[in-house]
Amino acid sequence: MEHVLYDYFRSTAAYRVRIALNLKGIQTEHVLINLKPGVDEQKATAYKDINPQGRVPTYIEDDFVLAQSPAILEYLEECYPNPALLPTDPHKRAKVRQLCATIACDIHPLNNLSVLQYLKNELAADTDAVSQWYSHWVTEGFNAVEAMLTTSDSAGTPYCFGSEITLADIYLTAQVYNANRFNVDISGYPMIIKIEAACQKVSAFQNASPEKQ
Ligand SMILES: N[C@@H](CCC(=O)N[C@@H](CS)C(=O)NCC(=O)O)C(=O)O
Repeated sequence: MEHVLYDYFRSTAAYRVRIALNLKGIQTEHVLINLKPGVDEQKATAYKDINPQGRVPTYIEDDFVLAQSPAILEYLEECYPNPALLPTDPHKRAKVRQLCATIACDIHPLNNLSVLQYLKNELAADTDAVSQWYSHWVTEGFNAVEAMLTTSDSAGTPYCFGSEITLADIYLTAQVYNANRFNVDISGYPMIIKIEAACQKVSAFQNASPEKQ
């Protein structure tokens, strides 16, 4: 079977999928879709024929085409269950998904490229205003994530939910990269920093990093 990921090195959503593919040992061809403003390959008809939303990632297995990183990650988990990235206990699974959704639904969509460009180009927000917007939503989201983690006994031992890597670690690591890229001060989140550092020791995370693409 052929596995293809339409990918962009700096895309937080694509980074999540790269980590999961590496952890599960799925050999994948990576096709670059250059999101750089002015290049905008995601908006080209050729790509929109594959993904009508014009965003990355898109994951393909033969003639099965899937967009949206949460859907891709859940699909990979169902079809390639080893190693498991969700705990077996329903309460623990739900807590992992809670953390993932905090990042995927309440931080990332507010800060992605098209939203920042809309603020700048359509609403005349200047660079400082866009940075303030970006930091605000990371801070709001990370305040909640840090609180969720620090009230859990297993957080930081060494991962979000104990000694096994879960989807929560994947979402967290990719979002920390993005926050650092936009110079958001995350020094007030010691648990997030500790867990991200633990993840960065794992080769599947290292090899998925934007710098390695
Ligand atoms: N919810 C989607 C978000 C995908 C998304 O917004 N991707 C960004 C890069 S991280 C993108 O392709 N942006 C292109 C654009 O906004 O034009 C997912 O998780 O896959």
